[in-house]
Amino acid sequence: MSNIGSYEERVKNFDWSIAEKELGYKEGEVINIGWYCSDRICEMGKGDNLALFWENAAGEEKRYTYDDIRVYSNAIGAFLRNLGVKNEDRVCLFMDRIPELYIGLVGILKIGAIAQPLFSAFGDESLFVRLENAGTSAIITQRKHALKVRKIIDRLPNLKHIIIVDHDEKRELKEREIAFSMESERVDTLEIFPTKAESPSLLHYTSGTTGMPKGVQHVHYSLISQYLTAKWVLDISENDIYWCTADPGWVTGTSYGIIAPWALGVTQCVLDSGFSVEAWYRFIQKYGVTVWYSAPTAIRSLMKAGDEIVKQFDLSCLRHLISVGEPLNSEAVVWSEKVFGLPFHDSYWQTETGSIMITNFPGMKIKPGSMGKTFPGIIGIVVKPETYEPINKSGVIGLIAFRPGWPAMMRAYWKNEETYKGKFKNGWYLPGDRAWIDNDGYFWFIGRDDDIINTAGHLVSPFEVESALLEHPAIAESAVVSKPDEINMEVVKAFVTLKPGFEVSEELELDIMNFIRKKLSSLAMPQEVEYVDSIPKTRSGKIMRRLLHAKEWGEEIGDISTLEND
Ligand code: 6R9
Repeated sequence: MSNIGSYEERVKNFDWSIAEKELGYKEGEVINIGWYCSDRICEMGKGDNLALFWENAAGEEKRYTYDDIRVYSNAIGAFLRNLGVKNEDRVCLFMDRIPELYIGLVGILKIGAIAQPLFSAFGDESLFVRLENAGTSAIITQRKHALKVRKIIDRLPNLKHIIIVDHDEKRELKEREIAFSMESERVDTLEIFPTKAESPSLLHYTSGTTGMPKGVQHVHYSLISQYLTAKWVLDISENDIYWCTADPGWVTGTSYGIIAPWALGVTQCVLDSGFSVEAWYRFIQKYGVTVWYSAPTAIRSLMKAGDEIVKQFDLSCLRHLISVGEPLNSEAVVWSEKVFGLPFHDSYWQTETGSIMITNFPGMKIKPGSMGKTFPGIIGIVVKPETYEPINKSGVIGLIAFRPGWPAMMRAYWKNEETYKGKFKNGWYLPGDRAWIDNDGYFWFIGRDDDIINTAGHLVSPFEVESALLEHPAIAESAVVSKPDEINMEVVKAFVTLKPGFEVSEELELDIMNFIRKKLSSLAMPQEVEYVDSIPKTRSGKIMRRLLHAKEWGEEIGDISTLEND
């Protein structure tokens, strides 16, 4: 029997207080995610249970009990506090998937500071805009990534401390750098900051439609949604071995890669290495993974590697599979059922929603290609694009819309009230996606309603890439859209015009690609650069990405009456 039991019954009798009761929380009391993820599990007498199996590409292994998480997060919290970090100060986590990243988040939350996780593959410019916008006061990082921080600190007067978790005594610490070794001391007690439901917890940066990335601000009360969705959708319980493949630089890696599993007291596994089919199957077999939360790009890559390789491993430990981040094609669902004997269950949500909104629940009939139904307590519909009125007919495409008010809903875009307000229309929150609903209430995803590129499940803002391209000495103008890709669904493609004196060449294309990879990240790097004589713009000077996009995808171009240079 799954944790959710009957979906229909849960919908009928739903109240978020179910989670509040299980977590022993009462309205108005202190609620601190850091405490829930470690101290509470220990107070329940489960301090010796394993919280984390960790392994890296070199085959190094570490394991941590809940008591380890408790004392090491205390150590991080105490260290930050001694440096003068206060509640609501922003502390950035900028690391590969090492234990300090996971335990560091718990420590930051314990002292009431705001955790700002950033993907460690980000280049200096991606890092700079996010640290500057957040006014971040401390960053916890590794030696190799500190080099990127050094490049930008002159422009970041608020960044007081660069905390290096793997400092080598033989090297010199540079300006504002300080060494910290998490496991040097088991700190048994730490005064937990008395955060309340609405106290800020995390700041996750996500790509914007037009402007720079937006800081999505969450609160400690988000735990209520994260806990219950993990219990009912991921179906995890204390005896599971759980593997979430997402990096905590992205929301899945925090909501369901740190907070939910640890608040539920399960053992989770982390593999700190890039993707490889053999390594992944071996990892599942070695640790006996029972619940696996992954993403379509990875599933498509596994699919491509074929069925034979699956047979070389004993994966009978697997019990429940879930996917998130991008459209899960029906072939992937059918394939996983064939090779693992289990279908992948799609789940849909976003950084802003903080927790799963639409999904195929355990035990529910899966319609391959559909995202499933709304989580109990979530009111989700599709609305008309122009009027935002409900579409009360099945099969008609509209904008996905949710009635605000679930616990993990973002509370603000950091210092960007206007954009935040713009996400709500007629009392609905609009995530910016299009879908249709069938007669049984299943949602079918169509696509995004904006120019944001979803490459391998990661959102990339065309604007951010276009801006970075303009800093390349050869580029006069740029436009960025997605182009189709077999594995990643979408990849970044750049159209550029060159400044006088620069010649079109393959070398220049490679140079441009590398320029973006270093400045932003490998995800944002254009997979193709096309040289053009001019960039299509509207009469008001806006880049007409729609036109370039349609060409790449072989779609109808539509109305181009506002085109300037036609
Ligand atoms: C959790 C996460 C959110 C955007 C979202 C949508 C796309 C996510 C999806 C999906 C189709 C799914 N998306 N899940 N599209 N099917 N099951 O991914 O957060 O990085 O903010 O991305 O990703 O476009 O609006 P985030």
